[in-house]
Amino acid sequence: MTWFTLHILPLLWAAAGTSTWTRSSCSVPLAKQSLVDGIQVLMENSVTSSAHPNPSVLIAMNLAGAYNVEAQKLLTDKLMASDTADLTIGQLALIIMALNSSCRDPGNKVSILQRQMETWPPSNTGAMATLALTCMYNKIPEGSEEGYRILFSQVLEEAVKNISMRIKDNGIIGDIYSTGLAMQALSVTPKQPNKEWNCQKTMDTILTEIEHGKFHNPMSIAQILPSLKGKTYLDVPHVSCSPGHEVQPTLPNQPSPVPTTAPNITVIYTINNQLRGVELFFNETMDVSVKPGSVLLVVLEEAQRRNSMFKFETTMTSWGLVVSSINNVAENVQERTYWQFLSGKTPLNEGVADYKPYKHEHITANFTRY
Ligand code: B12
Repeated sequence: MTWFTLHILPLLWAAAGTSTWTRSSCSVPLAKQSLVDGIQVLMENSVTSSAHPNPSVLIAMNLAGAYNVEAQKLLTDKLMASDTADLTIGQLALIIMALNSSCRDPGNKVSILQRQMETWPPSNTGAMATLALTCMYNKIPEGSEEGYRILFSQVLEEAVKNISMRIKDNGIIGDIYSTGLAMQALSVTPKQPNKEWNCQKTMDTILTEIEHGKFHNPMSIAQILPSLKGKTYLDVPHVSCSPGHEVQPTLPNQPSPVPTTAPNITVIYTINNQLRGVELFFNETMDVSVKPGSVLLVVLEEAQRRNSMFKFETTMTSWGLVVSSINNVAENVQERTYWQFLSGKTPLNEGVADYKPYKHEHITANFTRY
């Protein structure tokens, strides 16, 4: 899991290493710069005194050069004051990295993290793992035991191979929301991707997706912004914290949504549990009528209002609201169960608070394992 590196990174990041392969360079064309400014402002505006403090947003803001200095200060102070008790190891690691990116001393948070790591079974890899491994690889001192370097080299190669396999013809790596971290990984790793990677193509496709409004969730912006600015998490130690001269860009006014008089649309909504407790098995479907352009959460709320079997609960996370329980069947980390959302048979790539179903779409919430 990406957590593996999320906590190693803050402890071990260093300068990005020397490359042993010719990587393609890329940048945002001048004409598209306002798109990048636009999402940065959107992300920075998500920082409010009532919002859940998100360390990934602070890291992105500091790597990109914050426009909204007040938001930057508010978020830094909130993260400084955050209680480490209820955090996962990955969340704690991100907070430490975020505080470092604001040139603040994370204090005893680092020793708490170190203690947690001693009893933590590392799991999974991915883009974050590649970043952390690269960071560590670059820190192996000259003259250290060769076996150590070879081991790192092999693990890195495997991680990069896994990312390379996900490069699509249009440049997207995995899906549009995994591309940001994957770009960071490919741009620093000393290992050559198995498939040729055209960074500019990736960037152009992402810019088109931004133009289509696909990056409005602050966390999705936080994960793509560093790559659009040519930065990676390995640049965190080099962030300059002297007061900048950034001026908030003036952006064209977004057209405010015109109140629609269009008729409601019908969405077919199914809830299915065949996993937990035989007596709790259910498979129920309801036709739900909502205003066009409503997010899926509105469909769930309407279904719940009409039939108590469709009752659900949500939990707040860095990406927004997760549906944690439906009809008293709750996700469980130990059992690795969760409520997966599908359109037909295809899993959605956005959460219920972002995804907008279309007319007659069949959405299923299926209780399953990861
Ligand atoms: C692990 C993971 C999961 C696990 C989380 C459980 C766990 N305990 O680990 C499971 C399998 C449950 C999961 C579920 C989903 N996920 Co997911 N998930 C991830 C992944 C790979 C890593 C998250 C992580 O560990 N971060 C590190 C820790 C330290 O940070 P954290 O803030 O504490 O992490 C929490 C949140 O990320 C949250 N979470 C995970 N996924 C999602 C998705 C949404 C929409 C929300 C609101 C929260 C959320 O769970 C984490 C653990 O508590 C990310 C990839 C990424 N780039 O971030 C995708 C990612 C966040 N997931 C995504 C999606 C789409 C989903 C689903 C909607 C998929 C689906 N079709 O059902 C569901 C959520 C449905 C629901 N019930 O509301 C997308 C979100 C894109 C977007 N624009 O919204 C991502 C970016 C993957 C991708 N590239 O498409 N996910």
